[in-house]
Amino acid sequence: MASNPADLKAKYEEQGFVVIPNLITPENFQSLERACADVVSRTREGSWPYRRTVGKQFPPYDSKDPDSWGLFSQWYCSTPVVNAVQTLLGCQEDQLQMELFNLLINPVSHNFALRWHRDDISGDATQEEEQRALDAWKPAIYDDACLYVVPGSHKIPRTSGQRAHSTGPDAPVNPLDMPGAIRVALRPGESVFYNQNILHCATYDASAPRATLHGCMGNIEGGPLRARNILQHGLNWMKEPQFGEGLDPRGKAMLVRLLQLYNTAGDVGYSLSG
Ligand SMILES: O=C(O)CCC(=O)C(=O)O
Ligand SMILES: [Fe+2]
Repeated sequence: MASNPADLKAKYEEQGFVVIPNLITPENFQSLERACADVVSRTREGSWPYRRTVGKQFPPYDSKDPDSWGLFSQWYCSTPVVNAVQTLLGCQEDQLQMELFNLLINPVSHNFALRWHRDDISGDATQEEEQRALDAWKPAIYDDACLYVVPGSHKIPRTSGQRAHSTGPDAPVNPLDMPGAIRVALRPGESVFYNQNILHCATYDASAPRATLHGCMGNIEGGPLRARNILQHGLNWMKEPQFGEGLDPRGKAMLVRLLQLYNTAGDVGYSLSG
């Protein structure tokens, strides 16, 4: 990592986000780029139906011949990524749980924008509700690009000016109208990690190709409620043994931690050592 871990963690806690270069080695970069291109074409041609909100069965997943999905899971569980997350969350590897991972791509026929939001707190939360939720929050990690954020907003309720820009369903005309907002621009290979309750939004330009891996990793201290929040909305394929079998031992251990929390009985059908 470029900066010293204590500085990175302090910056992450203060601002709610931090940019880290070089988590992708040049060889990894080429394979990930090819994998992204493959996923983009499969999605656009319609042979990959698992778009953003749809989830049914995960496809066959062969760890001996990793295809695009295998490459993504290898990178998600790789030492540089896991080390960065441990540094930012201030926890040990055996406290990390697997959460979400997807690929964000540009729309092709129209521009689009995502409204200002916190991932885990509704836009119409009152100031008191918002304060309670922020106090209770255990940070998780996103890796992303093309983003606007309000630095520091992950730990304080919105001002009235900020509420006015983030309560309704509409995307902003100009994200920089939000008081305190900045644009987080990333060069290829850079990663941004942000607390998912930082106020953020994103704009999507149909003429600018985008392929950004977007992941979330958490600390098991988030407890069963967080695990259930992660696994709701049709992610049943994550609970299938077939998915776990395709992961490396570190990935499998992270998945098992998530599933154990999700399933309070703790029996997820396979073991941490396998
Ligand atoms: O597309 C982006 O850059 C942000 C996505 C986002 O905020 C979300 O999925 O909640
Ligand atoms: Fe978000």
